Amino acid sequence: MKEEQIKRAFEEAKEQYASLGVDAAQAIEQLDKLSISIHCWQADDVSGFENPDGELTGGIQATGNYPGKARNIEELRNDFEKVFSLIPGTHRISLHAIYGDFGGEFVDRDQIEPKHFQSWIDWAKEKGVKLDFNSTFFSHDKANSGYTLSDFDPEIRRFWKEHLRRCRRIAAEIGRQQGDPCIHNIWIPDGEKDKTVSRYAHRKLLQESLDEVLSEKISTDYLKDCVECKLFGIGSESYVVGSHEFYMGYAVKNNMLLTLDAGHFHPTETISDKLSSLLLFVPEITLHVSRPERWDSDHVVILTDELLAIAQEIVRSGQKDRVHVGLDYFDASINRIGAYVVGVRSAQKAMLQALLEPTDKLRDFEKQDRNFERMAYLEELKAMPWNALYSYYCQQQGVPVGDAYIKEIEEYEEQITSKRV
Ligand code: RNT
Ligand code: ZN
Repeated sequence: MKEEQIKRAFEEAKEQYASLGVDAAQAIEQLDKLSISIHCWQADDVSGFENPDGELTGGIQATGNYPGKARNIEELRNDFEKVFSLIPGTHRISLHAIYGDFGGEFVDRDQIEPKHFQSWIDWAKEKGVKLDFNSTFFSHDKANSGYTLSDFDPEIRRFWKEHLRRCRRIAAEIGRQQGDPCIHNIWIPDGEKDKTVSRYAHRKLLQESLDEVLSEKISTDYLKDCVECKLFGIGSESYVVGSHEFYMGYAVKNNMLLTLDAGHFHPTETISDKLSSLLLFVPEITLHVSRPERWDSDHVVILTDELLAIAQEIVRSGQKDRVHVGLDYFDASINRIGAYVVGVRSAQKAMLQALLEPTDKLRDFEKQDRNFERMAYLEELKAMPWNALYSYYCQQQGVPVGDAYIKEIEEYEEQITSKRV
């Protein structure tokens, strides 16, 4: 599409939205303020740099062997730079503890320090992006029993508590240097394949471990800890210690952030309807936006009804500033840069549609019990020209419009990622 065409389509769409009482330009401005925390682990199938050839364990699995995964920090950063050139807006990167700059040395999880992440902090600063952090409780010998912070063995718990302690300090240092709180996500794989009889005992240990480490007070100006629940994983089908009830209770009790991963619930259960409840009881929410398919929780984000419903709840609740949008998926069967770009762009498109809703008008119908009108408008909105606004936003930001990013990814593949063998 030519520049002029894009502009014209934008002007027309703007008018159409104006007739519904929606300020489209303002919606774009708001979208531009939304920083999505992009997970680093799609680039290399959650391998990390601690032991890149190690096995991915802990109930998660990346399936596929599409060529071109990032093999080192430099390749990962190059891939991110490519991704950033194909998406509008300013975003964040979510790092996992195993992605440190270990300089070719083996540094165990209970030994990591802020210095191992200094080159990330410097790089991020140079690129104008902020960082978030995740402790890594999987893919490690000391998690082989299936348990970490809730293991019966005090030595195993000591090791993982030390990991957590260090991760919090690293995240706080990132937050301090970037002048913006670093969101530190805590997800542990603990659980079992089959009927477990010591459910209470493990959960009590998890509570104690968390209490001990989180008792070290660190300013939320630097660090915001959040806890992520899960229903089941591969090999932990019957029991997961950090269940929804566990972490919801924990976060409410301790007035801390809760992470909702879109793929961590029963197959027909959605997170969109949880936001308006949880926002009443926890200070902030972190989202791991992903796409569940059957048993897998980590397919690439696409524009599904649930994605839109999540975006709508973020906007309709009026609590946008208390919801941190992050991504969490890993597909090793397709071009990984493409997976990033499609996921981010789809998340943005959902948010844009939500921001373009004449919510007050809908609420008025609702209050007057005119629910046919509410339904009809909601249907009409689906076919409104929101994509013309997204295209215009992309053009304004100097990134590819419409399908133009596909060719760029193919070129990057031809020149760069296909050569990684
Ligand atoms: C696993 C959790 C967790 C991980 C990342 C890699 O089921 O969703 O968030 O995906 O930490
Ligand atoms: Zn997650």
